[in-house]
Amino acid sequence: MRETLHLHQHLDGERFWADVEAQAAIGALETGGIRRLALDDADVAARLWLIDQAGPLGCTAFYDDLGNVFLRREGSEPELAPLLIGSHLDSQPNAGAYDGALGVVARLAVLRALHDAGAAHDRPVEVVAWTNEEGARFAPGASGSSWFAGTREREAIVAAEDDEGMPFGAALEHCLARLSASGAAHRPAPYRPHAFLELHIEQGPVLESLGCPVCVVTGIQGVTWYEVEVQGQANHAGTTPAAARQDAFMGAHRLIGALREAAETQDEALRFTIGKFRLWPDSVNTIADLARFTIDLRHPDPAVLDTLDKAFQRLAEEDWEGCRVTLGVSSRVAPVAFDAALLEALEASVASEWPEAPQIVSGAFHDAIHLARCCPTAMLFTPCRKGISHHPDEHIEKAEAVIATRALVRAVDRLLAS
Ligand code: HGY
Ligand code: MN
Ligand code: MN
Repeated sequence: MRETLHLHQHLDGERFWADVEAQAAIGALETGGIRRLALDDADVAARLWLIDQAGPLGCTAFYDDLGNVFLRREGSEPELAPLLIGSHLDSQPNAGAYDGALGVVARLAVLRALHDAGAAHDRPVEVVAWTNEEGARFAPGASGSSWFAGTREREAIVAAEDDEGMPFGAALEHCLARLSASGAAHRPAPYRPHAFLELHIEQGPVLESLGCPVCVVTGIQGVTWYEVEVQGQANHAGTTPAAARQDAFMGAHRLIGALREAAETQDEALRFTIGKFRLWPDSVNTIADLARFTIDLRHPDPAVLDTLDKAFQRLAEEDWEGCRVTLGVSSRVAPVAFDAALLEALEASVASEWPEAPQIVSGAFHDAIHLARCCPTAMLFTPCRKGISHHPDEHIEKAEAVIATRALVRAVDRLLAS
C-alpha cells in the first residue's frame, strides 16, 4: 500500500458548496423545491451541467446506453477497473435539492481535490450520475444502475411508461441525443468496477439526533413495489342501486383496508405506503370502473416481505365489491449487506472526521443496492434536517456536508493507495 496523498487537504469546501447551489438551481420550483423527473428537460440539463465540469478537471465525459453519465479521471494503468463513485440527479416531483444530487456534487469535489493535488494514481477514478434512481416518473427506480449492474434487462426498463403514456425508451432517445450533442463520448457497455462508493443524505432522523455529520452505511433494507388494479363497472351515480354496483373505488377502499391490516401484523420496522391512487373515468357522477394504486413495501428481513407477499396475493383473489383485482410486482429487491473490507476502509475514513459515528442500515434504497450485486459497494450518510426528504423542506448544513465529503475524499485516497 503506498502512502495516501492527503487528498482531504485539497478539498475546497467553498467550491463544493458553490456546486451544490448550482445543481439546486436546475429544475428549481418557485415553491422552493426542485423537480427533475427522470429524463425530463431539467434532468437532462443537470447531466449536461455535470458533463461541462469534465474538461477543466482533465477528465473525459462518457454516457452509456441507459444515459448514465460518467466523468473519468485517467490513471497510469488505464486497463485497471475504475474506482466508481456516484449517485443520481433525478428527483421526486416536488423534492428537495440534495437527495442524490449532493452525492454527485461530492464526487465532483473528489475530482477537484485529485486535480488540485496533481494526484498521480494507477487506477482510473470515475464519477457517475445514474439514470432514473427515483422511479417517480418511470417505475421501478434505479433503472440506470440496475442495468449497469446486470440485475435488470434494458428491454424491460425501456418498456415502462409514465402517467402520460410516454415510453421510457422515447424519453431516453431524446436524452441520449442531447448527451451525444454535448460532445461526451458514447460508451455502450457496462463494466465491472473495482468498487463503488455512494455518499447520500440519510433521509432519516438518526444522525441529526446524534449531532453527527457523517456515518458508514452497512446495508439497505429490502423493497417491493406493487401495482394494483381493481376492475369494476362504470354506471350512473344517481340511478344505480347499491346491490347492482361494481364500484372500483369501494372495492379498492376495502381491499386497501385489508392490505393494511395484513401489514400491521408485522413489526414496527415495516414500511407500507400507498403513494399513487387513480380512478377512471374520474367523473363526479359516474361510478368508477377502474382504480389503480401502488404499494411500496419495505423491511430489513426478506422473510417478512415474503410473508406479506403471500398474504397480499391471497387477498387479491378474494371478492372486493364484485370487482376483479390484479396485483402485480413491479420491483422486488432483496436487502443487501455491504462489503466488509470496503466498510473497514470507510470506517477508518469516517473515524478521522468523527470518531464516535454510528453505523446505519438504510431505509431508503439507492443505486448502491444494485451495484452491491456486481462489485464491492458501500455508502456514507450525512444528516438532513428532521430527516425530511422527498419534500421541498429537505435541508442540509454546509459544514456537515463538507465534513462528510472530506470523509469520502479520505476513503477514495485510501482505496487508491491500497
Ligand atoms: O425510494 C427510495 O428509497 C429512494 O429515495 N428512491
Ligand atoms: Mn436518492
Ligand atoms: Mn429519493
